Amino acid sequence: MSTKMLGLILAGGKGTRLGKLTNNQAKPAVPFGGCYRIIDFTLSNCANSGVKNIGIITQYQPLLLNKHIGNGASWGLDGLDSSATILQPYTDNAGSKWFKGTAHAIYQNIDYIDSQDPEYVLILSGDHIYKMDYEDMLEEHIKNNASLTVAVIDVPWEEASRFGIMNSDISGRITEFEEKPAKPKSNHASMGIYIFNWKRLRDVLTTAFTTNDDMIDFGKNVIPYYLKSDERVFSYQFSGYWKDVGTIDSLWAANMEFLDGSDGLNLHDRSWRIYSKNPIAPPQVITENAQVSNSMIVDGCYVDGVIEHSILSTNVDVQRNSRIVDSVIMPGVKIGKNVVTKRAIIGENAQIGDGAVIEGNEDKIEVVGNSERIGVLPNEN
Ligand code: ADQ
Ligand code: ADP
Repeated sequence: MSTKMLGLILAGGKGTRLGKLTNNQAKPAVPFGGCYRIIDFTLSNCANSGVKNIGIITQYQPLLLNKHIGNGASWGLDGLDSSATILQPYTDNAGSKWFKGTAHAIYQNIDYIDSQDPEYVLILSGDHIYKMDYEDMLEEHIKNNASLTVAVIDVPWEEASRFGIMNSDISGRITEFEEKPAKPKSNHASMGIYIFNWKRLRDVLTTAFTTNDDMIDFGKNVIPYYLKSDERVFSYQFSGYWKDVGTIDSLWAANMEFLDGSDGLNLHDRSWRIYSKNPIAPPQVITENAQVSNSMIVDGCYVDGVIEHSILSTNVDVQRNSRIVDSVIMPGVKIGKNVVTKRAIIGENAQIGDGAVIEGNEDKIEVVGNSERIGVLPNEN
């Protein structure tokens, strides 16, 4: 069925709220859970749902992301009936083509989308941690004879204002939608996952952009326009684990939930596997001085210190007498002796010199940026 549906992953956001963790890479390429990158979840959901034709729309700092995705082979997307195509901003005779927002980014790729001739387009975000069957969403979309279906999840009320918030009638038809309202009227949040009938969306975007209309973003412009135009807009209720890891706190919390084996994020479920392109790293080494509890430690790590309730990603070194507590240590980080990290995220390839203390608290997760160097490193003594 899904050969009619083209997957389009929006992976171009700068991710300013992740600060020093996205200074040299796009948010979807940020490491997660020891041996994954955030976009692995969306790519694996596509592969598991049978959505085998995927365009990945990049923009901000795409190098690492491109390298990670490659030809899509890690997700089984390199076969005769599948493809993963990286779509980058380009210029033509008409001048600059920098994407201004999510809908504009789709508009800029009309030629590619047309070349795939889809009946439906599935628009996804590259920065969510979840497992979801898009095929099921498409079935509802077709059953409802919808023009647009928006995936919806109930979020805690106190978080509702950072999402698109909607109300639906009893049949699931959306009657009201507000993008990030200051005073949310419900806690039914858009997951930023949409199925559109391509012909109609193509018409709407082409008309808008040729008349200079404002149709830049799905949440701010396209959904309100569809509702105003009386299009059939339906919600698709999702109830599993889902997290938008766009902030430091949510990224840290999602890693901890993954570590604690949260319901719905069980990665040992063989029926819905999360795939990734993993670097080949040597076996981990745990020395006689090491103490490890409630933690995940992956390939290439060297542990000579104390690790409590933490995630050590690929190729992390922790030297003697250092204590890593409630922390997420990203790939390639080198930690010297007598270091303490607590409630912290240490960015990729950072180096922490002997004796440094990196400690967050109940209200704030401490962050060390990618490739940042703290204190005096052993080879500089
Ligand atoms: P946000 O996540 O805030 O809200 P946005 O910043 O537009 O929306 O990003 C959506 C996705 O598109 C992200 O993955 C981002 O990286 C990517 N992106 C942003 N600009 C892009 C561009 N120019 N080119 C390519 N990719 C780009 C949205 C919806 C809300 C909904 C939340 C759920 O607007 O209604 O509640 O997602 O997380
Ligand atoms: P956050 O919401 O954390 O700031 P997002 O990834 O959601 O991060 O994107 C933030 C904004 O940055 C979006 O509105 C997006 O359009 C914009 N943006 C995306 N790519 C770039 C870029 N290359 N340069 C500047 N801004 C960008």
